[in-house]
Amino acid sequence: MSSVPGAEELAELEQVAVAAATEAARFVVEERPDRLGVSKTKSTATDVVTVMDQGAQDLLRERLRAARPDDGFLGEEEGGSTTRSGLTWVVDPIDGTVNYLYRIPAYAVSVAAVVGNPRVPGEWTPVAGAVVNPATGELFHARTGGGAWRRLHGEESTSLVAPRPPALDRALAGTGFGYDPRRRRWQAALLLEVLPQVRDIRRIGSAALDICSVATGTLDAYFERGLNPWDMAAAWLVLTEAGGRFTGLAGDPPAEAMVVAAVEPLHTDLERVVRAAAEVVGAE
Ligand code: LIP
Repeated sequence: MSSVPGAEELAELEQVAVAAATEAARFVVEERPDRLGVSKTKSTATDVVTVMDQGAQDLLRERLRAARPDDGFLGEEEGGSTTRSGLTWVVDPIDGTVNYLYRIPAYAVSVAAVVGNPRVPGEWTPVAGAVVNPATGELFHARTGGGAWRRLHGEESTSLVAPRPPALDRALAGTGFGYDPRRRRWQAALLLEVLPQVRDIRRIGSAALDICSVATGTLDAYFERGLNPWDMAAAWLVLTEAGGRFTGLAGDPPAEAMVVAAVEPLHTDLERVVRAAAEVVGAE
């Protein structure tokens, strides 16, 4: 895995991420057509893409390529490129696409610069990133060693430190569900095991916002199976720079198999519960 860039380059990467994510967030709000439809589906009929997903990703790719021509690009939608610099931009142009489609104000533009290979779990890590909720203007940004920051619409960024969490049985945990019926059945079975052991569950619909919500304390924890690198890359760094932990199960790195997000000691307790639940539920 390539080394983490120096302080000056990290600061530049964070600024590039904030500028690109902010512009894309403005695009998905201001350029949304009156009658937004589904332009195509991916893994299943409910895994939808709108013209705004692709349009926002095209905008991000253009801005990031102009600012950092030697970096790679990996986005949720079509059109990636390999890196010459050791850095790759991992972007989700609209995380929470179904919420965007239904005008539920909980979706995000996620932009992260990562070192390593984001297609291989455990062989990459984010080093700078930004998450913007276009509906509210709320912005989260971070760089390795630079702390986590939150900016409300039109204000200056303020330092973000994740609050001390409650015990497991008082924890409000976020989660989510995939698009494939077989995966959803497994996720529901896992939920049956976890739900009685926490305060309650919230299914908000954007992994990037869920993970950032753990950093703000709007959620005490989050877990989900099925995330892609672009869902998690930027918010992962925001949470860890805010003092949280972001892992897989049993010491594994965060990956499609599972992510668990919380501040210690809650992270240890939730990881144990989710791991035990996954053993009870078994294979998908
Ligand atoms: C979404 C994730 C969310 C998950 C949804 C969906 P998308 O990403 O952010 O956590 O529960 O099913 O996958 O597909 O809207 O970019």
